[in-house]
Amino acid sequence: MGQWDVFLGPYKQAVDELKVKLKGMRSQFGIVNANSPIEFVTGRVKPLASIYDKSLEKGIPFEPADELATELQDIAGLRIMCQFVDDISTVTELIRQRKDMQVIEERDYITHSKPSGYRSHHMIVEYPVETIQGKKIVLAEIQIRTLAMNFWASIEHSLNYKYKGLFPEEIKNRLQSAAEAAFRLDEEMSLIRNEIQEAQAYFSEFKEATNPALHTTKDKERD
Ligand code: 0O2
Ligand code: 0O2
Repeated sequence: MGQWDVFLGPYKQAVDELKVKLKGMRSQFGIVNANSPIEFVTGRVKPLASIYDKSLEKGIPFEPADELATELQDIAGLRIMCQFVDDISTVTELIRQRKDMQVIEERDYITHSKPSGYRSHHMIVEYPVETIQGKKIVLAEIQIRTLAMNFWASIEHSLNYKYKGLFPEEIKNRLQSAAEAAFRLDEEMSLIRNEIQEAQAYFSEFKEATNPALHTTKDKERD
């Protein structure tokens, strides 16, 4: 096994475990019939090519060593998507209260968006993974954003890749105004949040009531 595999092993484990835990938060809201502030969760270990690019950018040696582990805080990356802007603070508070991870830094790019137009709330956490060599604490970055912020960031990320960060002025301006439009969409949706959540609750009840498989289970439970 290569040195990089050994170095990245705990990060892979952290991403896998954190995905289960964060998705678990989502299902727990479902169990108590509450609207979940989490729409969906994704996660990835930063690909080696991106680790290489970042290490060059930051002037750190590209070696599987402690310096890289401290300087690159997003080798393990989790992303939580929310329906509404207010859900973001609910999720950040839930994460702050957890005992299985320790928040060491937060960056609020929602009240202070980046010059590109990027919006998200970032949390850096220390997360302990149990390995056969003992406990290892790794850093993970959790990005929390709305679906609209995620849509914008995904598109901008692809364009960034195409233009290698050097956007033509017109594209840059359009992206900035698209980011503002996405934020206005979030604000509009927040204004009709109650209406939307009532409709969603109605649809999930309706789906349950008309699902023959669930009927059978419920009937069996009753018998
Ligand atoms: P479920 O039951 O649908 O939640 P994974 O390894 O598949 O868990 P990964 O590789 O980190 O996750 O990311 P991926 O595959 O891009 O997406 C993770 C989960 O998010 C998948 O669900 C997708 O269905 C879900 N997802 C992705 N995009 C959207 C979206 O736009 N809307 C919604 N609602 N969900 C999305 P799971 O985890 O496989 O299962
Ligand atoms: P990828 O491909 O998502 O992994 P640094 O990490 O040093 O560059 P900093 O300030 O330490 O910057 O971290 P920051 O800016 O809080 O978080 C960096 C990550 O946030 C990026 O990771 C992106 O995922 C996301 N991000 C930050 N700014 C933008 C932006 O303008 N557009 C988009 N689409 N995403 C952004 P990576 O490693 O750059 O990329």
